[in-house]
Amino acid sequence: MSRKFRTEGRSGLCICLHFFLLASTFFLEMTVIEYVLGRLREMGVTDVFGVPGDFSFPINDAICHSTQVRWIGCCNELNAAYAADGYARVRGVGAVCTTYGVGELSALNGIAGSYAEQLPVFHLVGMPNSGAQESRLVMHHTLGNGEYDFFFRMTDPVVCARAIITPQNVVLETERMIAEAMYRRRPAYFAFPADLAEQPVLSAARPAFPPPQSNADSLRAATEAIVAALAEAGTACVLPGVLLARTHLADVMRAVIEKSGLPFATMFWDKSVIDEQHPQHMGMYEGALLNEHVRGFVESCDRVLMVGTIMSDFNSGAFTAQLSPEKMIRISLHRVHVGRKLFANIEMQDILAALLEALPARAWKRIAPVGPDAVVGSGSDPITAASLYPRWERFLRPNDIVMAETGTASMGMGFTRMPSGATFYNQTLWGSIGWATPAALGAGIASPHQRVVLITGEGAHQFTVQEISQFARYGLKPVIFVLNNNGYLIERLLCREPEIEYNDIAQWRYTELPRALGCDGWFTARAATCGELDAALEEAGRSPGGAYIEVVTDAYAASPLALKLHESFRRLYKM
Ligand SMILES: Cc1ncc(C[n+]2csc(CCOP(=O)(O)OP(=O)(O)O)c2C)c(N)n1
Ligand SMILES: [Mg+2]
Repeated sequence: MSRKFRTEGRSGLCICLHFFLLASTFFLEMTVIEYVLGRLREMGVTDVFGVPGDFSFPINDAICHSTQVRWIGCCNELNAAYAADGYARVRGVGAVCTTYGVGELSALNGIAGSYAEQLPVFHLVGMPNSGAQESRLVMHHTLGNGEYDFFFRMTDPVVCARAIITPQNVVLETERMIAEAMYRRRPAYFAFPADLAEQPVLSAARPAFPPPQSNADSLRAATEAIVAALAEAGTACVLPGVLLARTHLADVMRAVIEKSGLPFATMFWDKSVIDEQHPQHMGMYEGALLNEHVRGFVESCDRVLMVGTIMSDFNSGAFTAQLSPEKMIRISLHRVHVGRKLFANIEMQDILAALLEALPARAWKRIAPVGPDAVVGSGSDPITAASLYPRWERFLRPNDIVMAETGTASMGMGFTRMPSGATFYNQTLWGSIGWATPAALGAGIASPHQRVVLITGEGAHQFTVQEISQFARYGLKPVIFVLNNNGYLIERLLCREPEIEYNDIAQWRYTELPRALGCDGWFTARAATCGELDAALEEAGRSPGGAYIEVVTDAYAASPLALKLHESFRRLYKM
């Protein structure tokens, strides 16, 4: 039997002592790293992404010898962090393991993205032995000045909790960091001095961190205020937000929408949080930039119920959304606003449960979403934005995972209508290009039975393309679309001189990459006309293996949102 989960009975002792001894035995027989991995497993982490290193060998060994968590090797640590981020979007939690200094610093951009995008990713880092640290030895991967806590300090702004783990503190710190990460929906950082990671746990019992409670009076008052505000309103709608997905509360939100009859619209970051095929869905709301009929309805409502939405630039049509605070009812993770009145200490799940009880059914006025754009172009016609996005929209199937990279492609896909159960992921706030390719890997590992469709610009893909090799290595069969528009189109649209050389990139033979990267048997195609695209989409839809399609367009074939941003930019700079 594995050491890690062995417990032994002690008959003849009183119950308290019995439990104490059980707990002691349980912990004392486990190593520090085994304890942490066991707890992460209980949180839903069954796969850890990473790159090994000598200081992290104890962590790497423990994962590879574990029957409960799997090691997913990546090409570099940045990709591993992006993959853990993609995994956490699907599973709710994720984990990445890196070595000291060189490894963890590479991962830092990915961890920062998970912080910005509110994903609890656990970063496990192997450190030099505690003896080397105390003696201030000049060790590899250090800065050579005897200081060992620089990287621990550098991670501080992008995690909500961090600790250097010892046999004495492992139980308390692990529980504290898990509780913090789940409460704040942010990453946490565990550093393991290599000599301590394999030592037995020296703690007696696991402390309890009960789930946070709402203040009952505040909850009651907020519920009454929301019910009253909606009762007085002639028109109202819901904007369900990304934090519902982060907290797995989308189903409760959907139940509130269905019981109350309230219609809903969706903003870009919040895309697909509630099924876009739902009869109460009215379409995408992007401030004044797109979909004028949705803007007109949402902004004319007497009340707008925003639940877990974040009004960032790209989520508010570049701040063109006109929603006055007086009209808004805002439910955040831990508080509620009704108009300008704050109700503190309320957990999102509690207020949603209360509203599900309290809101009466009503036939609220709503507008119907507009139908999908027609498929235009055929044969030798070049691929334009108008011919591309409706085709991609029709290619998608229920329950697909769509990973859409920052750039013109996600701005086009964001305004298509997802099939039932399909999820759309985009790094709307952090926007670090290159994220989507490894994040698609992470999502595929997290949910291997769903089809993963990666849609990326070729510029972003060049950052992290080598990670497609892991799809083949781990038996995944994604469909990958690489939009080749000969450079950084979104940058061309947003800078002063579109043709300036920094927007040009090296031209690659993209369809040769899967073979070179070990993706044997994948369907590959280069489509430069509508006819070629139709044939490639049909084949990709049938392909039993992975599919990789380069879609070639003119350098300025931009989706409508990208063009709108371009116009706003030109107006701003009077160009
Ligand atoms: C890590 C990082 N570096 C630079 C940028 C700035 N940036 C944003 S979009 C973009 C170009 C994207 O080009 P591509 O992937 O080809 O998509 P396109 O807009 O051409 O469709 C760049 C360089 C960024 N967001 N992230
Ligand atoms: Mg491009």
